[in-house]
Amino acid sequence: MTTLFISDLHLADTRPGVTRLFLDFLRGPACNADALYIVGDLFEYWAGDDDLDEPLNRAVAAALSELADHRVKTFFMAGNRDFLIGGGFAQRSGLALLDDATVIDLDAMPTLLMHGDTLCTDDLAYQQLRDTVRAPAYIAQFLSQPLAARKAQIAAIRARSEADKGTKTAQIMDVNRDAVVAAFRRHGAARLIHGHTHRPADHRYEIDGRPCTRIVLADWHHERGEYLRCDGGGCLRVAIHA
Ligand code: LP5
Ligand code: MN
Repeated sequence: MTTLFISDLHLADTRPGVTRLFLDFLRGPACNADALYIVGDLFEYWAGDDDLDEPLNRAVAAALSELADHRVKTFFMAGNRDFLIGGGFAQRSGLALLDDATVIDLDAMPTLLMHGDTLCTDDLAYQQLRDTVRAPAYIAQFLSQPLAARKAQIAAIRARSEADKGTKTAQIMDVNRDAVVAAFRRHGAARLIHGHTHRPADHRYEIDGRPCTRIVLADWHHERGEYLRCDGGGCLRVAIHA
C-alpha cells in the first residue's frame, strides 16, 4: 500500500510552473500510488464551486479525475485558502472530502491529518478571522454574492493578511506545542501529518510515554515541489523538480 500526501501548492494563474509540476506529478508518481491525500491549500484561493469553468480549475479537476481510471483513491481536506471547495469540485475531480481533523489507519499506525492552521493558536488575529469566515451563515451570505464581488473581497483580505503577517513573529505563526499535544491525545494518534506553516520538518514527541511524530509537509514553489510517500516501511519525503 503506497499513500502520498501533499499540501500548500497554492495553484494560481500567476504560478504556471507549479501547475505544470502538479500535472506531471499526477500523471507520474500519483498514478502508481494506491491513495493520494491533499491536506489543504491546493489552490491560492477558492471563491466557490461556480468558478469551476475557469481554465486552471477545469484543468486541475480533469487531471485529478483521471487518477480514478488508475484506481487511485483521492482525498481532499480544506485549507484556509480553499475551504469553499465543495461537492461540485469534489464530484468533478473524483475527490472524497475529509473533515479537518481526520484519523486514518496508515499502514497500521493511527495517523491524524490536519491542514495545520487550527494548531496555530498563538495567532489570535488569524483564529478570530477563521471563526468569522467559517461560520455557516457567513459562508452562505458570501456565496450569495456574484463571483467577481467575492474575488474582490478575497483580494482585500489577502492584502490585509499579507500586511498583518509582516508584523507577526515566526513563532506566532507556527504551531503551538500544547495544541499539538492536545490533538495527539484527543485523537489517540501516533503520527500527525499537516501543512500550512511551510516549515517542512519531522518533529518527535513523547506524549504519555508514547513516541509520536509530527510530519510537516512542504509548500510548492516554481519548479520545486515535494510529496510524502508512505508505505509499510515508513514515510519518506520525495522532492520534485521541473
Ligand atoms: O494563507 P497564508 O498562509 O498567507 O496566511 C494565513 C492567514 N491568512 C489567511 C487569509 C487568507 O490568506 C485569505 C484567503 C481566504 C480565501 C477564502 C475564501 C473567502 C472566504 C470569505 C472571505 C470574505 O488565512 C494569516 C496567518 C497565516 O496563515 C499564518 O498562520 O497569520 O492570518 C492573517 O494574516 C489574518 C490577519 O491577522 C487578520 C486579517 C483580518 C482581515 C479582516 C477583514 C478585512 C477585509 C478587507 C478590508 C480591506
Ligand atoms: Mn494554509
